[in-house]
Amino acid sequence: MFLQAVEDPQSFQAEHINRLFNQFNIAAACILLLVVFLVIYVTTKYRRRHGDDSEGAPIEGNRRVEILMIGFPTVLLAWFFYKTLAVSSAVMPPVNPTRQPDIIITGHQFWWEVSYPRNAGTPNPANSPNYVITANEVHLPVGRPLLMELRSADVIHDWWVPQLGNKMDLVPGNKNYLWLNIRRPGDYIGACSEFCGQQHAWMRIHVVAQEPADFARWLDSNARNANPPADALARAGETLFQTRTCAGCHRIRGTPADGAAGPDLTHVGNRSTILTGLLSTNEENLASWIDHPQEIKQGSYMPSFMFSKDSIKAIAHYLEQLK
Ligand code: HEC
Ligand SMILES: [Cu+2]
Repeated sequence: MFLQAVEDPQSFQAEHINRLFNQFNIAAACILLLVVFLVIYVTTKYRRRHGDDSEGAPIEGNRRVEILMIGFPTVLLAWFFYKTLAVSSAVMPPVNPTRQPDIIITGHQFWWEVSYPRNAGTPNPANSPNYVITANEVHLPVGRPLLMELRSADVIHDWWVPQLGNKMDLVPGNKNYLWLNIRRPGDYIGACSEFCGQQHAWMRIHVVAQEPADFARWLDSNARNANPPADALARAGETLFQTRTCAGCHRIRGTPADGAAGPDLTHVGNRSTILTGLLSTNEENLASWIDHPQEIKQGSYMPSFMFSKDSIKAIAHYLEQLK
């Protein structure tokens, strides 16, 4: 519907915001209609008639109209002020400092670091870290309130997935919080909404909302260390990855690669896209990215390298099987 803030809101937060936005729009539309009606009515009714040269009676003010003109907007604004406060506190209740966030998102130029603290009490699978770290594809369970902690590694970014609710800035040196209660499983797309540099437009957000059991399975499988290389070509790729600068910027858990300047690649083969939605994940796209990153995502913080075609093929093959 044209009055909606977003098509098909899918979280408790988005529903509240949408409802308030609709009420604003309906009130504004009514006022617009009233004003247009009055303009037409007054200009036709009181227009100067043909052959009528009189000035008309002087107007001295009208107590009743004045009370109405001041009173009505005051009541309307007070009402919307109250509704805005009510919706704000429903959508963003205060965060209890002892409440552990369910997910921590760190904005980087131009990608999202995603990490899930594992609850100290619950048994973790073998060699599972305290945090499950991944990138760009944000998996979340539906049906319960989630607390999201937002940070930035460099400049101000802004999280916004319209179907899931309000925006929130990611500010360097600061932690912001966002509550999220997603209704239905599905893929939700958003984008960084604070200009953050050359590739800001390609800093897309992909949320994969899942049933709690599916989410738990996904989290456990992402907590695993990386698969060892499956064949000789992948082994060659792994060696290149570890010995050429890649390992300094990317982490592949279970291998010596522990860089944090770029996205975690432990299970990169499992994500549907790379480069925040720019390319779908397959060997060919991984190869062209490694071959000329500065042509594919100009201004991103991955430098170009000089690799032979064979080396690129090996690295891409190795990365693609990291499922
Ligand atoms: C100087 C740090 C740096 C080095 C060295 C580096 N990368 Fe990257 N890499 C990045 C950054 C930053 C990104 C994120 C680009 C973006 O989306 O803006 C990235 C993105 C990627 C991605 C896409 C990941 C995703 O999920 O979107 C792959 C794959 C990748 N790099 C592989 C490699 C390989 C292979 C090498 C070695 C040949 C390498 N990188 C070397 C910084 C680096
Ligand atoms: Cu950004």
